[in-house]
Amino acid sequence: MGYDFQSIEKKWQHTWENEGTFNADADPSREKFYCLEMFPYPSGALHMGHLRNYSIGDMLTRFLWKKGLNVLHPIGFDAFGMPAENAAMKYNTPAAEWTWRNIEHMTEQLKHMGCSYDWRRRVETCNPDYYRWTQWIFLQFFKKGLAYRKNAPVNWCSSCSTVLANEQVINDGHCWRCGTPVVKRNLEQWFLRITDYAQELLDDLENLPGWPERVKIMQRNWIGRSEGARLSFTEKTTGESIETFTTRFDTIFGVTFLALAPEHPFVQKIISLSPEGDRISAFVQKCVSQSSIERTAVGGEKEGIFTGFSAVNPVTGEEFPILIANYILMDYGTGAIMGVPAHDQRDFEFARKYGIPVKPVINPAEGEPLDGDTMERAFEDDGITCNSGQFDGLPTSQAIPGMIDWGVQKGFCTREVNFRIRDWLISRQRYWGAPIPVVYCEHCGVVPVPEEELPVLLPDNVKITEVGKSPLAEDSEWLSVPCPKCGRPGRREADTMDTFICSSWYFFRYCSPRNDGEVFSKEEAAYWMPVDQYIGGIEHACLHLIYARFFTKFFADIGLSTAREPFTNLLTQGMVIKDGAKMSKSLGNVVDPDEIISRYGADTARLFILFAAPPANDLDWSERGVEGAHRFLNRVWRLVEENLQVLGKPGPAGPVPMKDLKEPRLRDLKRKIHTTIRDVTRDIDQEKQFNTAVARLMELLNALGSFRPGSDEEHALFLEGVEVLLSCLNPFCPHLTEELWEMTAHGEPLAKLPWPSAEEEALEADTVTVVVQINGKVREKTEFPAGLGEEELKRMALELPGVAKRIEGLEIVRIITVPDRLVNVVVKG
Ligand code: ANZ
Ligand code: ZN
Repeated sequence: MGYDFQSIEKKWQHTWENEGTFNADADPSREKFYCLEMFPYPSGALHMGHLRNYSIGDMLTRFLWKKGLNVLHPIGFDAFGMPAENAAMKYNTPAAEWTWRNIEHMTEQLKHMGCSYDWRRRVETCNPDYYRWTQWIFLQFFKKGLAYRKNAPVNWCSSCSTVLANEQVINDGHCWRCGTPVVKRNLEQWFLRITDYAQELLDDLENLPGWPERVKIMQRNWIGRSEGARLSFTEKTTGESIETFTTRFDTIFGVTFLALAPEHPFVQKIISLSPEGDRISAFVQKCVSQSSIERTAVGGEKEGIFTGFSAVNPVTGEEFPILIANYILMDYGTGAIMGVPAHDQRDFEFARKYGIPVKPVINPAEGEPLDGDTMERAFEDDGITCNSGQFDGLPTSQAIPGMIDWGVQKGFCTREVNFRIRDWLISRQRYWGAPIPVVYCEHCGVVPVPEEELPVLLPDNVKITEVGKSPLAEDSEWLSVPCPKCGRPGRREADTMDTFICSSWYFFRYCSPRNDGEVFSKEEAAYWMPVDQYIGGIEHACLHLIYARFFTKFFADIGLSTAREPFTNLLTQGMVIKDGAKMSKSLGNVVDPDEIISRYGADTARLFILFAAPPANDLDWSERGVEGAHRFLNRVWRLVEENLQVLGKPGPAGPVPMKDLKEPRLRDLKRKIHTTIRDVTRDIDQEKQFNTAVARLMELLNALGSFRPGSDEEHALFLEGVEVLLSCLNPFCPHLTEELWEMTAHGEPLAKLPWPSAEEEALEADTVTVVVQINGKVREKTEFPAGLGEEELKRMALELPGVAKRIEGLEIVRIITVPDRLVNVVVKG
């Protein structure tokens, strides 16, 4: 029979809720800390990944309150999205109803975990009070020209019946949500001009020392900055100029063909002019239906077709053929390249296949020069320039900048920077999202809904369909609306916004969640932002974490906030693993948090999670580990309960200082108590190694468990130890520790009592005076740490200068030691 965690946990959860223990208000006189976990999607129930995320954040929050900070710790729900529509179709319940039911259920679950949220600040992105401001933000982007419509080839997921942003196409061309292979479709869509911020998004990664290197590398690659040159080639018969982008202008003398993307505008002209137009057109059709992964993978099949047209190299005057090639993409650079097969592997594979000459212009610094006829793959490394006129002999590091300088001067090329990141496609052909607040009018075109008319409410009774256009497009009553500008009949935009928009700014809304006059209050945001510690999954490295940075920069630019980065420190938690695989519904290896909490209590669940692994590592779920955590808490309970006689009465005048403790046994315990404080504090605060912090508390429990207090002095010491144990364990297991704190006649609850601090004096090891003799004569008297072993004692004695000098060159016959007292070195000669 263990302690009655059920009633204890309920009791304290009520107390925290009724007293608003963790409500935080802006207070410029106090130092703030904004601790945030990524808010959940209300899928129905919390899973273990949530439990881990929230245990980490909650433990930090409680620790920081105790450290005296004013801590903002809010929670909400990322409540728009597809699953609600699927549920609506499956169970025939409105998406809103399903979502709100889940929100309320998951709120209860979070409360059962004992999370220290400021519940007054809960936001739900599907709430009109919230999405009204999501729409308002869209209008600000629109006003600044950063939200625009464009017809473009876009990513289409046939299973979700909607388009996707590039960031949402993951794992070699699959939908981030459902894993279906993504195809391209030409559609008119809304975009946000995130590319305007590409350089800043890249540069400011330098200002984020509190982010994992791994995430920064992923973002750098995603943004993908390339420095190079743009140069144009003239087509011979039409005189048309074809622009190319290259990062290797130093290979200009090695160009042997020009390749166009199948979608390149000049291709249409080729088709119309060429006698082989039909054949070329068929080839183009074939390429367009391939995915970009198929088209560009190194080693993938390079396919092309000669066009019969040719171009001239402006630098060398050489003439070479123009081809169309499947591996050239229209949405990067200019959609055309100068082909240098000797130094680009894809060009090489292509050239060999189509019998195009390979002309080396860089040789390896050592070894044989290259031979274009016999080489077996492209030479892509740095080397020494050759076959390039006056540039021969230059190492690549000098050839690249030198030749671009020259090319720019001679007018052959211009400098150009390209980014891989594309504008963010934000319109979705779905119902359960924030409607895009614009109206189409035959006379006025695209007209933004006036701000004072927001929110554009989602209608209730919409039949959810999967026909490839927004279900809202079917609701003719909702769609028709007078044009806000001219009053003639207009039509609403039926697409809704990508839900990643809703989550790009929620951390601002938390600062003043009930403000109904503004998107958020500037003053409140100025106090709370940026988030000091953000905690969530690595899967958002190139999605949410880029979008949120983009929004934050935009807010700063339109004067809403001064923060240019949203998250100062980022902790990406590891996965929860069971039986060697990620815990997931599809693998059938999930453990239900509710079940664990009802069997062992929230404190046990939290403790196990924080003890089983450092937060950034994967955590192996183990029932035995959970039981172990539970046993530990029962031992803490018994330690207090069995000693209530001692602990329950008002203690003596406070802890006994180290200097007054004489007995080594007592001094040892005192030292254990204070080194525990020191080490646990460091583990939590600096190292974020919560597991070792727990291990130290387990050791302290052992030390206290084997201690039998008798005298007043011992009672005081024991009480001190128990207080430290409960205080330090409190952020991990808040319910149990509060209960025991109360039982031991402490008036004020533990939650906000100061975190204990270690007494310097109690940290140092005890010392003893050791006498060192040589042949029986006292030569040194010094302080050594108490309790040294014989060998250590001998070694340290022999190293003392007064001893080392005297025995130099003499033979040591033997060394006699008396622990903690004496060393006598017997020497001969
Ligand atoms: C000549 C050359 C010679 C190239 C050489 C590379 C090596 P990053 O670094 O990713 O920016 N390229 C340009 N536009 C392209 C497109 N739309 N589709 C496919 N490939 C394209 O890559 C820039 C390089 O990728 C460019 O430099 C170009 O090939 C190719 F020894 O030009 B390079
Ligand atoms: Zn109009």
